[in-house]
Amino acid sequence: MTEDAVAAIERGLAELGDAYRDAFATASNEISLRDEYAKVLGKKQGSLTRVMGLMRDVPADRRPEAGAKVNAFKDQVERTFEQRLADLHRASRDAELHARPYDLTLPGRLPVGRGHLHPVLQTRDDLLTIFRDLGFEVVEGPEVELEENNFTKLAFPPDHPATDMQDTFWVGVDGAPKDARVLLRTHTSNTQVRVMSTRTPPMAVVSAGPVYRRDDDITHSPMFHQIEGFLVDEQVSMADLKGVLAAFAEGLYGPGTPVRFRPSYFPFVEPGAEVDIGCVFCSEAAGTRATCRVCKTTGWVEVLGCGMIHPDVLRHCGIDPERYRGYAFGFGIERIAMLRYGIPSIKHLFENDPRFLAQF
Ligand code: 2NM
Repeated sequence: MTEDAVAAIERGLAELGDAYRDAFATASNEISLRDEYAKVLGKKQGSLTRVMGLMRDVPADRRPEAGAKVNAFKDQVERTFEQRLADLHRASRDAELHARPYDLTLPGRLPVGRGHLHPVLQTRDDLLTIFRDLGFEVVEGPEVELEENNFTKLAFPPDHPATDMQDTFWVGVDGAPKDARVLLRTHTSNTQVRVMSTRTPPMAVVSAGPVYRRDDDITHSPMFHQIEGFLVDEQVSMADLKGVLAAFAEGLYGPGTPVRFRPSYFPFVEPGAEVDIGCVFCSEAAGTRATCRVCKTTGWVEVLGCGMIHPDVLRHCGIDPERYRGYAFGFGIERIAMLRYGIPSIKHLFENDPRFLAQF
C-alpha cells in the first residue's frame, strides 16, 4: 500500500474543508448556498462521495475510525450550512424591515374601472323611486317562500298551470313538516300577501326583486326581476289605478306619455287589465312608425298587468272585502330595461359580459 488509506481519506477531507467554507461564506442567497451544499454533500456528484470511494481500501479493523472522521466532517458541513442559511434569512428579513415600507392605501398604477349597478338594478331603483315619489312604501320579501304565500292566498286554483311542478322550482327543506311546501317565489306578490296579512289598511306598498320560473329560452330566463305594487283602502277604484299608472308612465317616459288599458285575466284580480304605453321609439309624424320593431308598428308597447285585487285574496289575507278594496299591478324589470336601453335580447342581461355592462 503506497499510502495509508485512512491518511488518504483525511487528506481528502482536509482539501474539501477549505473549499466548502469559502463557498458557503460567499454564497449571497439561499439558492446559491444550497447549490454549494449539493456540491459537497450531494448524493451523486458531491465531492464527499468521491472521498468515500476510498473507503474500499480501508482495512476492516480501521473502518470505524475512518467512518467516524467522515461523519464528523459531514456534521461540520451541515452545521456550517445551517448557520450560513440562518444568517442569510436574518439578513434578508433585516433588509425587508429596513426597506421603504409599502403603502397599501396608494392607488394602483393601472386604471381600474369604477364599477356600477347592473342595468337591471339601475332600472329597478329608478322604478322604485317613481313609486316612492307617488307615496308607495318599499318593502322587501323572501325569495324562498311557502306555497301558501306564493299561490294559495292569491287564489290560484290548485290546477292553475303556474302551480304545476313543471313551472315552479320546489325546494326540499331538511326536517320540514311534510305539508310545508316550499318554493322559489314565482312573482313578488308573495311580499304583497305578507304585508296584507300583517297590517290593517290603508296601505300602499311596492316591492321588487328576483323571481324564478322553470322557463329557459330566447325570451325567458329561469330567474328574472319583477316589481309589483298594490294599494288597499276604503273607496278605491279602477280610476285610482289608472291615475297612478298614468303618473308612472310619465315618470318613466316623460310628460304626456299616453297609456291604454285592455281587459285581461290574472287569477288574483277582478277585473284585470294589461297596460300599454305609447311607443317612445317611433312617431307617426316622423314616419318611423311603419318600420318600428319595438311596437311592431302598433304605436303601443305592452308593459304591465294590473287589476282590482280579488275579494278572495283580501279575505285570505284577513282583510274584509266588504269594507276595503285594492288595486295591484306588476311587471318585469328586464323588459323595461330592454325598452329603455334598446337591448335586443334578454340574454345580454344575464351573460355578465363586461363589454356589454360597461355601456351603462
Ligand atoms: C300583476 C298583474 C295583476 C298583483 C296582485 C297582487 C296582490 F297580491 F295584491 F293581489 N300583487 N300583484 C298583480 C296583479 C300582478 O302582474 C302582472
